[in-house]
Amino acid sequence: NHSCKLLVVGGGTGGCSVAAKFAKKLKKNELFVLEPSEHHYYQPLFTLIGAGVGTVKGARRNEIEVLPENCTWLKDNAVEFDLKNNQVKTSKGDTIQYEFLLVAVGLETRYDKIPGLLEALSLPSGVCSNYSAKYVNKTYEVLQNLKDGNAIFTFPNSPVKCPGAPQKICYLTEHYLRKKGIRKDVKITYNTSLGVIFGVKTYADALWKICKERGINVNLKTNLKEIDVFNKEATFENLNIPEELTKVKFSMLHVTPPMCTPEVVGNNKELSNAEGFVEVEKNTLQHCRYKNVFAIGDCSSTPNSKTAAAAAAQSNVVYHNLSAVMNGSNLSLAYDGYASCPLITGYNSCILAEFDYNLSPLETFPFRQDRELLSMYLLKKNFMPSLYWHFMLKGNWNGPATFRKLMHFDFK
Ligand code: FAD
Ligand code: UQ1
Repeated sequence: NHSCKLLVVGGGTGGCSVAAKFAKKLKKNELFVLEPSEHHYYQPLFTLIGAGVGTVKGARRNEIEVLPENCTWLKDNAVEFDLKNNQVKTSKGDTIQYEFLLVAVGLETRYDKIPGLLEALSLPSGVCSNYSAKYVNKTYEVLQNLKDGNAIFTFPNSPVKCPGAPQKICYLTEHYLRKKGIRKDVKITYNTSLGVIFGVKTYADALWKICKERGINVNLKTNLKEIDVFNKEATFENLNIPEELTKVKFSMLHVTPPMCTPEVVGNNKELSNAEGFVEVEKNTLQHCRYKNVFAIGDCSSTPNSKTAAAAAAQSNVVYHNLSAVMNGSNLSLAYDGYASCPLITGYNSCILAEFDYNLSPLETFPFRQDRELLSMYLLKKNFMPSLYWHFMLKGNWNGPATFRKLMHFDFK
């Protein structure tokens, strides 16, 4: 059994970033990180890996390398949060007593929720998914073997991390086929459960234009229900008319699976809201009932787009506000909902969407970003990974806000 000052549950993007900041202040035995995985993945690279650019190995580090040296790593799972008693229980039977808690457990992919999907992913079926290190290589195999028929891309009826990623691979596939000279042989369709192509109007307009120009069919309110592996057939429901089902044959089916927070968080009604997200105040990131508890990243109830870029901006707010609670002073920083989504639209183009809680663009660069740019593709592919490993995970990247203010000569 253990006791510590700050317990961080989850050593992913958000957990590592905040742990790195506190590692500069606290002692090794005061700062605990609870994380079961041997490896840490830079998930934003998965989109490119699925399209044959980069490798899974390149997106992976050993967990021990990404955690700050000055913390105590418990390689174990949280199985129970007891907020009244400031305790977390682990799967190995340990109890960790904390003074302050940061929940950073992310979102889980639930491939099991779609009948036929797990089987289809494990067979040479044309079914693939960028959303897991386990399956992402299959996407490029399927892409290379694609010759004709239907290529279908899905967006589930659940919250997801990186809501742009389900369509990025669709654009990459379109470009791949064009380069190979077989674009006209394949019908490309993007089926999304959402009622919009993207939540921010200016980027949505740009994306609709791209789909029109490149002959990509888009169906809104269309949700993948089931896969028949044997017949290579997918069943979709019309979310406006739930009893209306359509069966479609496919050669390629890229699935973005339903997602939810890990059960241990989602089922705990003291910790989480009805949707299973850790219930924090959306600007301070402090828990609504337990003032010594904060959340960061994909598992939090904040209504921003769930991205690593959002977690970067949140990491600074969590650090300052949690420090304030530790010192008994007032919470000093507010998160504005900043999120960013590099919408890759081809092998050398990207629309860098950046926006806030109001779904108003909040762009870093002093030029219009609602268009396809090579520079943004290079930023995403070459610059972001280094920024992530060398700055963000070391606690030294709080998102581009400072840079944005400089670029816009806005010194308010
Ligand atoms: P994670 O980084 O997922 O970490 C959660 C951690 O919690 C994991 O290490 C997990 O093992 C651990 N954990 C889970 N349960 C427990 C438990 N019970 N006990 C202890 N530990 C637990 N973001 C961008 O900004 N730009 C992009 O271009 C982009 N593209 C993406 C493309 C894809 C295909 C995917 C999958 C994601 C993409 N993202 C992108 C999103 C980004 O990766 C996530 O938003 C980010 O990693 C969230 O960080 P997190 O700390 O909340 O969760
Ligand atoms: C960002 O800060 C970030 O977190 C490290 C990402 O995640 C990988 C991003 O994709 C982007 C675009 C940003 C925003 C950074 C700049 C320089 C605009």
